[in-house]
Amino acid sequence: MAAESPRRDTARWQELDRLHHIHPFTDFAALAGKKVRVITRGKGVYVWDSEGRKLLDGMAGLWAVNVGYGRKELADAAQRQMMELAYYNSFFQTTTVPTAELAAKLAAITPAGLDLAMFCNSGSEANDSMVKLVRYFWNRQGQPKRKTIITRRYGYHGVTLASASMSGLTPMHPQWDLPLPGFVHIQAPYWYGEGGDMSPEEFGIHAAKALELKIQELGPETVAAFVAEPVQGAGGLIVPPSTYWPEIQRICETYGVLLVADEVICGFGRTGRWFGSDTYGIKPDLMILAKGLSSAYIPIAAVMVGERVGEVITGAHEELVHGFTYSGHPTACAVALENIAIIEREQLVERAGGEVGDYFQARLRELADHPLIGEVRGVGLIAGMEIVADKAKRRHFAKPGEVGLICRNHCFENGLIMRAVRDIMVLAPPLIIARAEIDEIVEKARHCLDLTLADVQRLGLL
Ligand code: PXG
Repeated sequence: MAAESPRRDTARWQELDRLHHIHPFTDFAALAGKKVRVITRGKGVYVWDSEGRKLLDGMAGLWAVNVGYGRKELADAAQRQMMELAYYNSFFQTTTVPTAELAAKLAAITPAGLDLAMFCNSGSEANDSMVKLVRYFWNRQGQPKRKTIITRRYGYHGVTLASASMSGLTPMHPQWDLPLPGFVHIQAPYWYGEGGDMSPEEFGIHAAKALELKIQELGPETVAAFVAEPVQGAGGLIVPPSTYWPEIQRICETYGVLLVADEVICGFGRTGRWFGSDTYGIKPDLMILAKGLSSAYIPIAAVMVGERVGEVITGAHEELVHGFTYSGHPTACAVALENIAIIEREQLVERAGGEVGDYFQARLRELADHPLIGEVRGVGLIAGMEIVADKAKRRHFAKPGEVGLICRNHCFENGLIMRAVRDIMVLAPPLIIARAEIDEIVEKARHCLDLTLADVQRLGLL
């Protein structure tokens, strides 16, 4: 068969993409001057591009492909469901088998009390839906003034108007006249960057107290909810000090504020337990799930609703006026169910929380001796490394993101996908990763840090 050469196909796809595709979070003009990378295949922890280059995907796509690429079980589950009943809706007093089964499964594996699932198609939609449920709850409670949602700097919650308003990455706001009124941000428990002379434990309390001060400043009668990721992902892999979450929990309970755990990254084993809430002892009123729910094989997300809000919804005797065409899509639910079955069968949570996660964390911490690395932090199978100009003073390079980008590019060239958030190098590999593959990450990362250091010296950035 006379197949086109890969190179010619690559050029064609690059051209089609350049002419017609608006990418997420991308400078259109800058990308047009470059050649976009075309990813064509995935297996296990690896992906291949259209030129045949093999890359170890240290980011599991976007923190999502927990069971790894190329899982036939998931394709089979989709095919079976599509042939049986590709789609039906959940409006008008109907459901489908996988939808009901998945709702029950999620109720069983999430922390006690989170027994109701509202399905959506992305983390952003789930967060947006959650904001509506929070408003609904307080309106039904006869406290309609409770409207303000408090989130954190460096938080990432998605891109719909409400979710982007909650996100604390400030570049996400000006283009869209955000945040909307009623969305307020406090500091993150980012000890390495902002802890100064405090110990991590002292700083954890300090950062949590920022919530209490904000509630008092706004008036508790106006505060609806606090929304946070157990470990902050896209904002720079911020692992909270041990003192942080217990104090946050206490503050939310004291002021009656709803606590929402955005588990889009932390969920489904990433931090070594089923959910980040399990890892940190958080008792959320609502929980946001996406990504690892289907290992990103198909779009699906959920808001898990606890007793406090659940009782109001189930006891309302009125229509809850919300829902999507694809809420609880049977094919997506069937894939999610099989994905959870794989996680259970292969004990991926136990691996991330035990031997494999420990090995990953220990091996990565070896890189802390590198002249550029100020801190290695992480939990389970998620980790971040701070690239700094001065380790003793915890001082970053003058232009945030410049050196991180250099390092990321070296990683790509050397067959490793490691993401840079500002100058924090981030890893969240598929949970199926083997020891030898962890060794490959560490070896490649060290080599690329050496190359980065050489560039930094050559460019006179130190
Ligand atoms: N919450 C959290 C904690 C997330 O990480 C979302 C919500 C939104 O999910 P959707 O499915 O709407 O994208 C996310 C998504 C990055 C990156 O650059 C991270 C995400 C998405 C895109 C890029 O690290 N996280």
